[in-house]
Amino acid sequence: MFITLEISESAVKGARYRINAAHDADIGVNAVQSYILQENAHFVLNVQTTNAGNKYGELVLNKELDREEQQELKLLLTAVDGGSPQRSGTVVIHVTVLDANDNAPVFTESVYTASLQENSPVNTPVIRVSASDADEGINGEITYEFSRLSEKSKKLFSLDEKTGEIIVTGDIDYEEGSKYELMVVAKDGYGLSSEAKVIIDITDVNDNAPDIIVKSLSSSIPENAPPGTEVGIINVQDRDSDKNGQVRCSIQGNAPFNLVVFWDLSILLASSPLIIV
Ligand SMILES: [Ca+2]
Ligand SMILES: [Ca+2]
Ligand SMILES: [Ca+2]
Ligand SMILES: [Ca+2]
Repeated sequence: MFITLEISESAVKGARYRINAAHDADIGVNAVQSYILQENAHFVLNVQTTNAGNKYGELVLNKELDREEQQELKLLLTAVDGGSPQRSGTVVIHVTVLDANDNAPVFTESVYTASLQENSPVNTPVIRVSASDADEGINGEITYEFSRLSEKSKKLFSLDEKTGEIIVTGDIDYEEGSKYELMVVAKDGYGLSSEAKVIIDITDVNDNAPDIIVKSLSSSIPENAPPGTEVGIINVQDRDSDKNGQVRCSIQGNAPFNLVVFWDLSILLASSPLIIV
């Protein structure tokens, strides 16, 4: 014979569960006199007597349950009568532990990093975040969303609320932004949540040609101008970075001019005023 009980893991210590175990046809001393509960980690037995003098047992929660640790318990209860010879019967109490939403989702990483090339087309996958929730059913069902997303990032990235995948939705331009930090939230069905950070480093592509800006230029110079006379100043800029932004200048043909290159460190390395002499 066995009895089934369903008890929520959120039940607090001291909670009582009546068990209607013994059906002893006899009365008086031959009826059930005592119950013995096999030792276990969570429950103790409390025996009550009804007004009619019948005894029944109560399970008293002594140590709280955790469904994520143990979903089912089997307890052995023995009922002993007062007859001679004494008779006993054993019943198995089958306890099913019901889930409570006592776990928030947990991300696999607290910080995710990804690198993305500028000009990557719309729908390019960037990274997939992932969280798990130890609870059951809707208590463990996770959806993802961005939190505190800047207006700029909002135009560039989207997050699939079911899969956690981040994709490109806008124009990724290294020259406009070389790094993005996005906060993502995982929520379970009842709103417990946790947060992780996603860092996206944009890598530069050589998508800008050098710009030549003539700062000054003498429209005419005397034919006997000595070598070294300044004729004009030219500034060359390339919006790209590192090698993609390094510029080399030369004069084509046999014109009687030289280029002298100064790296103007007070502005930018890529900025190079040139003097033609
Ligand atoms: Ca949960
Ligand atoms: Ca739970
Ligand atoms: Ca570029
Ligand atoms: Ca370039």
